[in-house]
Amino acid sequence: MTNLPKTSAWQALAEHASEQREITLAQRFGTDEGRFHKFQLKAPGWFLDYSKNQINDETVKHLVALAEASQVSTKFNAMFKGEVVNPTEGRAALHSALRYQGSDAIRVDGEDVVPGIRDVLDRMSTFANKVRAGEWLGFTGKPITDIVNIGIGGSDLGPLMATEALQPFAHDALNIHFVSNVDGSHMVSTLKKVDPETTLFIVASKTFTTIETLTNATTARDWFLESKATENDVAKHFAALSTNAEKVSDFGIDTNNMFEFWDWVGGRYSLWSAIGLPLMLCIGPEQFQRFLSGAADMDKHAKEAPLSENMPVMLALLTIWYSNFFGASSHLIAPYDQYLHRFPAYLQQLTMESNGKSVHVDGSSVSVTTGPIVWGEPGTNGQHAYFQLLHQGTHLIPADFILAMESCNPCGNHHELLIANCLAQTEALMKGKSTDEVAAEMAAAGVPPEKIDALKTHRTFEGNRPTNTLLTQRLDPYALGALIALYENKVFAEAAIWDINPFDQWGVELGKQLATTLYDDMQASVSNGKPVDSHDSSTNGLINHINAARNILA
Ligand code: G6Q
Repeated sequence: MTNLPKTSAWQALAEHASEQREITLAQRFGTDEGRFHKFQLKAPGWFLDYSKNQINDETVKHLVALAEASQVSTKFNAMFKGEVVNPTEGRAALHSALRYQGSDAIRVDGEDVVPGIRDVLDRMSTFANKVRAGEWLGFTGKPITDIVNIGIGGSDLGPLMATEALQPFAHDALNIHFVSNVDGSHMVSTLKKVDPETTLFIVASKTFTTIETLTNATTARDWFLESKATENDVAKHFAALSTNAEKVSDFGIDTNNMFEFWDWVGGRYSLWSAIGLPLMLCIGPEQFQRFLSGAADMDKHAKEAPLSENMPVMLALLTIWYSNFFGASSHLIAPYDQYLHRFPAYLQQLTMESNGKSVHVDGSSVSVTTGPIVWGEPGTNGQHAYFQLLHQGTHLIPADFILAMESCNPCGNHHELLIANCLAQTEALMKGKSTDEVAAEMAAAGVPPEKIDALKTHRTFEGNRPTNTLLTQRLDPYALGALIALYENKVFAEAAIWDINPFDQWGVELGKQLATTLYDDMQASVSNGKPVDSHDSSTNGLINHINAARNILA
């Protein structure tokens, strides 16, 4: 059993933190002009300024000592080599192999997985090229104009986020839609926008048993067959991305149109596999390859950079610093980039599904806080909404600000304003504005003294809010691949230190079971006319209330 708080690295950090909490960020900048140069890192595609954190040189040494004591480097190697790093499911977690660009073998159970990965990538490329060139024809001989990806969770959030993020690289005649929610409104509203003759459905499901996805796929197939199409035409309009050929075939999708992946690819880490097909269709195989290269280079950095210069490790250590030693319970992701508008949602799954755990790898209970709540919206929109709480609220919320230095859509002075807003926010969050400064400002503006007294504390900003700033030249496929891999490796480094398994998701599995039982009970009550009494009184009451309101009890 790991007892983190008892380890000497943890205790040294705890003692150091009690001193550091007393020093503000403004004081740190006031006494150390060199912070920006000292606390910055470079990694493929990205520059990190982490000087606006409540740290000094000693803090970095203590944090790195914690990473060393937790064997972060050894654990990274084990993951990249294909060892079983997901013991509760008895699997490797080899998403890094999916983007690996080298020529070494990567083995799972003695078998080199690289040739299989490259085979599927080749098949995906051939297929994507055909669709993009208008050569994949629908049942009436027309080219495909619309692609509907049907999937949920890991089979939706990644491709959706990346397809949005890389819109400047998108094929201009292909519309890509994503349907995930079992709420019929999602599918119905999407079907209203497409034509059965020119639509390709991609059913994305690792297991091919997920009820939401199968329900949506069945509705799509019924809708397709209600047109002039026949069963024989399904092969031209339905493809599957899955590990489960048997279920794909049972569903009626030709396995020639199936792009496979493997059980050592976790759902939320699967964007690099066949699950990335909608992205490849959108940006083309060549740019998809650049996307993979960005991630591969970031993996190399994670594996080889010394811990003190390792960007994912440093970001992980900063999260641990605030979560475990400053009581922070959430982490804001603020991309100053409209194209990254789904990035916070994607990172919510990556981070919270991976590190939302309360037992160590050996099953014993953790004694420290693990994965923080991740949230966010793109800037500058967030500034006109929840940023108030960041500046003057009572919670400590560390934040990552993400910015491309060049716009994909240069236009007037928009980008300069975007940059100015991003940097002004991190500066203000760091510095704040003292009551004296506020009073002086108001006096200079001619505000009467009694009004200054009444308002000055309301207008005071404590500052001392930590932020990281991540910069890239331009948000292109390489930079996006590197950014996602940066966060994947950050999440892994956190889990390595907390000694938890970031690759299982029993909470998600629970949801899948519970809904099925409740659905069966609701249906039984509708057909036998008897109220449900097998749950707690609230759940029984709600089911019976809903059944009665929908007038479907006998
Ligand atoms: C991801 C999770 C979960 C999963 C979905 C969809 O890591 O396991 O979000 O991706 O439940 O599962 P299928 O791809 O099997 O349909």
